[in-house]
This record gives sequence, structure tokens and C-alpha cells, in this order.
Amino acid sequence: MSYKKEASLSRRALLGGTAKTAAVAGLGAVAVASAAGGITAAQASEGSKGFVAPGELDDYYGFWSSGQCGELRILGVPSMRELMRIPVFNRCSATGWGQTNESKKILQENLLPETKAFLAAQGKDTYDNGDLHHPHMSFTEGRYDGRYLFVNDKANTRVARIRLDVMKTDKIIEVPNAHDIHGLRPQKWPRTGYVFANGEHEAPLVNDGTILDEPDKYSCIFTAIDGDTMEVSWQVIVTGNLDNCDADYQGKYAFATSYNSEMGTNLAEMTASDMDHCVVFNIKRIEEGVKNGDFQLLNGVPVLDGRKGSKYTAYVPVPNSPHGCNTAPDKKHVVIAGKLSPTVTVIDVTKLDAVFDGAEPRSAVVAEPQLGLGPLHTAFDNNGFAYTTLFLDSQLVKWDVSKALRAYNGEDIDPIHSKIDVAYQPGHNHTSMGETLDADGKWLVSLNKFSKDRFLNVGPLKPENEQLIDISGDEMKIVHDGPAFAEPHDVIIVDRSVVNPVSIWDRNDPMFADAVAQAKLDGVDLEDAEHVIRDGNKVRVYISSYAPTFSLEKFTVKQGDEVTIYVTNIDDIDDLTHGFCISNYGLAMEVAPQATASVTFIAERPGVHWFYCNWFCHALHMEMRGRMFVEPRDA
Ligand code: K7E
Ligand code: CUA
Repeated sequence: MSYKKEASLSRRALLGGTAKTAAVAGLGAVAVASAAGGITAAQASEGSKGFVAPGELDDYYGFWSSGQCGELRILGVPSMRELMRIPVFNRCSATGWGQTNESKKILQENLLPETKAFLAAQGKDTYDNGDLHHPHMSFTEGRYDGRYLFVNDKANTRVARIRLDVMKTDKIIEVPNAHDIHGLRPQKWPRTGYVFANGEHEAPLVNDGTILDEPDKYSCIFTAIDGDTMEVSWQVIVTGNLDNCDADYQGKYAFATSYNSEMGTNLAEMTASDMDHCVVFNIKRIEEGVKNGDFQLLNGVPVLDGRKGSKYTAYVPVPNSPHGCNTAPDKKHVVIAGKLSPTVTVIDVTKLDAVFDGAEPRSAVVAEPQLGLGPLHTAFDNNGFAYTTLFLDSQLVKWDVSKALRAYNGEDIDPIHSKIDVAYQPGHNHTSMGETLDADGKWLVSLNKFSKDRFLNVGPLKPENEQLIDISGDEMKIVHDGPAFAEPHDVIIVDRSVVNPVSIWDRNDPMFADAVAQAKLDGVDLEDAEHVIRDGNKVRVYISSYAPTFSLEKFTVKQGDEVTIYVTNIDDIDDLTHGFCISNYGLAMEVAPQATASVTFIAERPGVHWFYCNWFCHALHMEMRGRMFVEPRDA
């Protein structure tokens, strides 16, 4: 009898057998009951705004970056409950990200040849770390479209894409020619389209050691990546460095801040000038330049010269070491935060055509309100208000964009509506749907770099603090403090109607297509697998998992064999994830319902080694285990 039939029989026996086994099976099936509404939703939210009762669902998905941790986190908003972590540039002990063949392929396949050689010299096949700052969703006509999230890795010059149907990373590319990708934004109009990525740090264009301490020969690179193929479309060399970026709602321009227009290499030099700039990229002209061959080909990428004086770019002077760059949902205004200047600079995108026809770049500036000390990032509601973080003041300031325009025109009017203290030193902030045409003015999250005395002391390394602020009324109101481990750098808050993930993998998913292809070659049905196939010193072990058993209770390999284990979870019940872990072999992975996952290793340690399911799946989860026999080499 096949494993599949036997397994389904044993499961039926468990579910319908004696009272004792039925009770046990019931424990294993908790997920089913709750998915079918087994837990009664508690009373609707009362009292504190932002309170979400147990059993109730949040209105928004919050997609949080994690900075130095290199992963993406999903929180529910407004409850601020952490829902999931998606490994991207990091390693994950729970899911096997970085160990499974499926994840290794994604982590390795788009590294540059010289990076592969460099890593090989370290005994590695990919990077282990990342610095993930900016998560942004794909757009269609100015609205989130629920397809993908794109994220940057400042540490190792990469950009990754996360599929929102399965909430897994599916592509990671290393960006050639650029250095240290920081600012990242998808094209808003007509669609994504391009993903714009800023190389922050200046370096020689060909960085092979021929040029070292000659900063005047360094440059920075702006990159447009095709969000559908994750291939680099084109790059532009700029004057100065690049920090944050955004795109407009016309599909004409992208913007990037530069805090080091001086091209200095130390603090005094970098902050010497009172004015730096925002670079405006003319997308149509750049595309024409690519078509007309006006570029050098570097690492297979067309690289255009967009330094000062080029027709591809405009440099709008702004004070002083600017940082954040945020397009308003009014489709018209881009707000550049001054950082060292107490001002933000408002650029009117409709005035940029004239600038590209020769008008003075500052003619596109339509407001420059003084808001407070250390403005870093700005978010928007649907009522014409902007919310800017003031790092040095530890405050958020709510201000009226149209009043700022009038004040700039000479009217005696104060654009500041109100300020609120946050704890402490905010970096990014984000409003619900605020970077889209669907900005709804309900919630604002302030991501604060320091928590200081706000929580129980956990030693010299403190958590950071994210605060949820109700902005639906006239006054801003803090309703929640949430400590977070390094580093909730940035966030987007997305109405839950936009995001519709599946609960069970499709057997035809490309994520494990390689495993499916290999099984086909080996004549194995992955959904009914109990095979050990030897191919020289390569051994492929095919196992199915069905709560609470693996199809193979034992298998034998020889010391030194290269073993690949393919585990297919044939359960198709919500939330019934199995794991596969081999003791003392340093291997563990997640296998969610209807997924296949695989892992390859050298069986260099002889003896009896238990493999077990390491994701709690059933009352008999402990019993879900088996033995790998590794025969000694000379036996
Ligand atoms: Cu988005 Cu710090 Cu990377 Cu501002 S950056 S805080
Ligand atoms: Cu299967 Cu735990």
C-alpha cells in the first residue's frame, strides 16, 4: 500500500477511532477548528482607540523593515501585534532560510561573479547579513496592487522582492556598479515598472583598486530595476551622493536626496556647504538616451552620465544635508526634509518640465516651511496635512501643505498645526496608505530610534520604540508604545483589502519547481514519496509528511555521500506546517501545507541520527520522527 493511502487511513483512524485517540487527534486539529470560527470573537473594540480584542482582525497590514536584522516583519495595525517574519537577507533557524536549496538558490543566483569569488575565499556561498531599510509595495496607477514588496540591502548592495501571495522572498539581486543601496521606491505611475534604488556611498566607477584615495574620481549611481524581471534596466551617474528617493504620480520623474553634494569624505567636508540638492531624474529622456546608445556598458548595464549639466537630470538646491524624500498624495508635491536645516523643501512636480527646458532649478520650489530641529521624513493624510519627524526635537509636527505654499508667497500665516512629543528621536514615520492615492488619514506610526526609560531595562542594548498615533481627529494622540528589536527602520501601513495571501501552497509553485523537476527525472511522485535513490555518491531521499508521520521511518546512506532530502507536506489543512530537522547535522527547515522543501548536505558523521518534525503540528508531533543511518566509510 502506498504511503499516501496508509497515511490517510491512519489519520482517519485517529480522527474516528477510540475516544482516547480521537481526543489526541483533536489536539492536532486545533488549527482547523479555529480557522472555521471555533474561537468566538471577543467584544468589539472599546475604550482605547487602537485596541483590537482577542480574536478580532486588524484593519491594516504593517510591513516593517528590520534594519540590521535583514528580515521583513508583518505587524497588524492598529493592534501592533507581530504576525510574521519573512527572512530576506538574514538566516532563519525556524524556516531554514539560507539552508534549503530553494532559499540558497535565491540568495546565490544573482550575485556578481567577483562577489562569488570573494565569498568563496571566505568559505561562503552567499552573504549572511543585510541591512534592510525600506519596504515598499508595487503600484498600479498610484495605488498599492498587492503583488510584491521590494526592499533594499544597504550592507551588501542588493535589492530583494517578496511575493505577497505566499509572503516569501522570491528574488534577490546584487546591483552592479553601485555601492550600498539605500533609498528605494517603486515607480507609482503607470505601474511598477521600475524600482528605483540609490547607491549611497561614493566609489570609483570601476572599483578594482587602481583608484583609492582620490575622492574626486568617485561617483554615485542611481539604478532603475525592472520590478517584473528583477533585472537592472539602466543606471545614471550623478554628482554628489544619494540618500533617499521617491517617484511622482505622473510617471515622469524620480527624485533623490543628496546629503553630500560636496563629495567630502569626512564630517567637516560632508557638512561644509549650506545647500545640498535633490536630484531629479527625467525618466523619458533617460529611456531615450538608452535607446540612442548614449551610455557606457558596465557589467552588462547601460550607464548614463547624469552629472550636473546633463540633460537627464536636474539638481534642485535644498538646505542642508537633506534626508527624507516623500511624494504627497495630492500628486503634485514632493517634500524634502532638511535634517541639518530646520526646514523642509516642497517641490512642485508640475514645474519640473520648465526646469528641464532651462528654467532655474529653484523655480520648482514652492514652499520651505521652518518646522523644527532635525526633520527626517514626512508622511501624509487625505486632508492636506503632512507629518514630519523631528529627530533632534523628539517630536512629530503636523503641518498644512497649502498654508506652507501661501507663507512662501509672502502671506503672514503659520503652516504648523500642532506638535506632539514622541519617545524618542524619531526616524521614519508612516501614515496608513499615506504614500498612495488612497491615503486615509487614520493612523501614523513613529519609528523612534531610542526607547531609553520607556520599558524594563534589558541591559546596555535597548529596544527601539515604535509609537502608534491616532491622526483621525484634529489633534494627534499616541495610543500605543511598542518596543522592537533592531531595527524597525521603516514601515508601510496597507489596508488589508489589498493583501490576499494564500493559506496553502500550489503544487505548481515555482518556489520548488527544481525539486519537482528532479523528482520527475527520478520517477518519484512527491506527494506519495518514500524513495532513496542512489546516483554515484549522490543520494536523493524523498519523504512525504502527513501529520503525525513521515513516509520513511528510516533510511540509510554512506559516510561522505552528498545527500539531498526532499520533504513534501501532503497535508492540505490551514496552518498545518511540518518541519524537518536532522539532529547534530545542523539542518532544519519549514515545510508548509502542500510545499516541498529540500536540503543538501554531506553525510560526514556516521551513526544513528534522528530526524524529527520541528514545527508543532499534532498531538503526536513528538512521535513524528525517524532515523537516518550513516554507514561508516570503511564498512
Ligand atoms: Cu530611510 Cu535611516 Cu535608511 Cu531615514 S533612512 S531614518
Ligand atoms: Cu509534523 Cu510536527
